[in-house]
Amino acid sequence: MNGHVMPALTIRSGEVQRWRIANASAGRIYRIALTGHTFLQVGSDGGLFEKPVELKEILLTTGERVEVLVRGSDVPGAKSVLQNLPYDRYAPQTRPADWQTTSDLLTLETTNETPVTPIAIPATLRKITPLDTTKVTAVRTVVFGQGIINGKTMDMARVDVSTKVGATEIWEIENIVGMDHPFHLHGFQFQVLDRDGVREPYVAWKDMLNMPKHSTARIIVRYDDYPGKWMFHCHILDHEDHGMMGVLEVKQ
Ligand SMILES: [Cu+2]
Repeated sequence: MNGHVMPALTIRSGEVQRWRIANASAGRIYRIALTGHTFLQVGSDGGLFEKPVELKEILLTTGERVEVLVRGSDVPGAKSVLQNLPYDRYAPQTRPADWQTTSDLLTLETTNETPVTPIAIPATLRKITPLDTTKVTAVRTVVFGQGIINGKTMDMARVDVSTKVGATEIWEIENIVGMDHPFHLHGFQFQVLDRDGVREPYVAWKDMLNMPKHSTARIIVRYDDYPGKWMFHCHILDHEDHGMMGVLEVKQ
């Protein structure tokens, strides 16, 4: 993490720190937890949430970002470890033998300084207006196969999705194979409507969405500006290199 193996961070008892965690790996999906703590997640790829969400663990797919608040332990001198918990993103034939191993990523040490009074966290961080599903003018289908999208590999000369500035659209994404593929859209933030038919519990702006093996999701996006050609792709580096990528053209 941050260029080091098992770095150490310090925190004062009662102190609240804001951590921005980015998964910059080529193909790893992290399932992170901090021993003895919960995370207060306050944001994701597209900035702050509307309200903080308390979580015991966070699944962080390739390219995904989260913002969390961590509070120093009530016990000065206490040590916690940020861990990567087992997560089965694999097809059986590529699943590593040690996939169920929990690995340690970082140490958090609460110092022996005088405790501070924790700051109050606002109940509402900002207003996020859900995109209007009644304004949807097209529904796109994105099917992730193994190394292909909608049965094709990337072609720079081909436009896969053509649309106009100002349009609101739903993208139905499906992963039909037995390993996870993280979906990423360039240029625009979207909102997740549902995953496997289950409505998303809260509205957030995102540009990364892990697509677990054999899963579906629907996202809504409005191309509010930025005409031009943009890419959408699987965020596992060797998959996108293989051609698991498409071109979105937003016309003026
Ligand atoms: Cu992939």
